[in-house]
Amino acid sequence: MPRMAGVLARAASVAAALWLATSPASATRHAPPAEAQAFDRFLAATSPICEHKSSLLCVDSAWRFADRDSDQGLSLGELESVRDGLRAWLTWREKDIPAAQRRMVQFGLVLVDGIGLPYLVESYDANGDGAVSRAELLSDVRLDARPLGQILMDSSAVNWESLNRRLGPLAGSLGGFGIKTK
Ligand SMILES: [Ca+2]
Ligand SMILES: [Ca+2]
Repeated sequence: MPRMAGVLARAASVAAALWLATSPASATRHAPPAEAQAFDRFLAATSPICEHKSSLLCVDSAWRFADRDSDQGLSLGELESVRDGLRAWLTWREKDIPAAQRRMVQFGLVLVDGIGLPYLVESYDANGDGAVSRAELLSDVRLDARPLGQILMDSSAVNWESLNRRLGPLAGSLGGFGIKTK
């Protein structure tokens, strides 16, 4: 029973907030690694969509970035690349990001590492083909024309019961970020 949708959707929402809060003028302190630059371009393109437009468009945009080989499935390697890109980007942009948002991203990374990407892929991969399809990814979130942030705050659109089961004790800490998990 897949559950990664909520985690990824929340990450996209955080990314949107980060992008809006980050001054482009302050971004060129050091030459960043290529993966950090790629992640920065991804945020520039996707965050405004996720912030203001339909959640369906937001997920489309994020999916295009994550599905590197365009086979319509997210493999463990592809998800590890996304995570590594986020980590490199965070290191590069550390001083540009407000502390509260930096902590939230760091928390997200800790959460993902604590649960383990292999475990997440396995648990979402309902048909056992080794990759997470879009349908598998979104099985616990009902997307509509509202922006993703609104959907995540709508307890009727997210199956938090399943998500809490998935995340275990770590789920409780989501409440500290104002995310309703019940
Ligand atoms: Ca793929
Ligand atoms: Ca699958």
